Amino acid sequence: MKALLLIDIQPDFLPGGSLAVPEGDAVIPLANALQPHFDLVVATQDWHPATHKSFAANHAGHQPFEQIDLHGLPQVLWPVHCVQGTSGAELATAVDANRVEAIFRKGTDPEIDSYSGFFDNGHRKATGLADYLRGKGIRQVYVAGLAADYCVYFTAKDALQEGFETFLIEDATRPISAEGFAQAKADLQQLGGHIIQSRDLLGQG
Ligand code: VGL
Ligand code: ZN
Repeated sequence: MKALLLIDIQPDFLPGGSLAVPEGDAVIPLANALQPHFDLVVATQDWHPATHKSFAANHAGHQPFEQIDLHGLPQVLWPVHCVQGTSGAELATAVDANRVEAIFRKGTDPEIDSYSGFFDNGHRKATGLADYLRGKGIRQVYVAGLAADYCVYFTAKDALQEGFETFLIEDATRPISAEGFAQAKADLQQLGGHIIQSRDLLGQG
């Protein structure tokens, strides 16, 4: 059984959003076209309290995209994004949500960031996604959405660690940093993950 994980396709990560991923909106038509090819579709949602410590605005004297130490973990400081209940935190309305069986929210603890859909960045608490997928008989996990070098990458990495055969759908994601994504892809391949294109699933070309 195969699951499609749609990671953080939210207005704040789309052009015009507070943490816009270049060409982030390009993933949406593919996310929609891919859904019927899967047994299960799950979405994740970055869902921060306004007090979240990943926001540069919550650290006096610090600017977005600086890196700090946060309780012993390296933390990139981000512009304020995906604040619970704001329009930028909704699932993008252009994503077909009818087949989305569950939405896993992450990043709710103000003291720790959570890039992966499976765990926080310290691997302290699980979101329940791995057990949910196993309970549905899922063995293969395909990851798409935003951003390729952060939440998509860390979700794929944890999927591998959780024992799922893991595929990153390259053209159905976009990175914040191209260099960061190149490194992320190499790392996933080294760990046994597969980098594929949506045409491999849609049967075109
Ligand atoms: C993300 C940075 C901060 C992501 C979330 O969805 O990739 N990146 N929060
Ligand atoms: Zn975030």
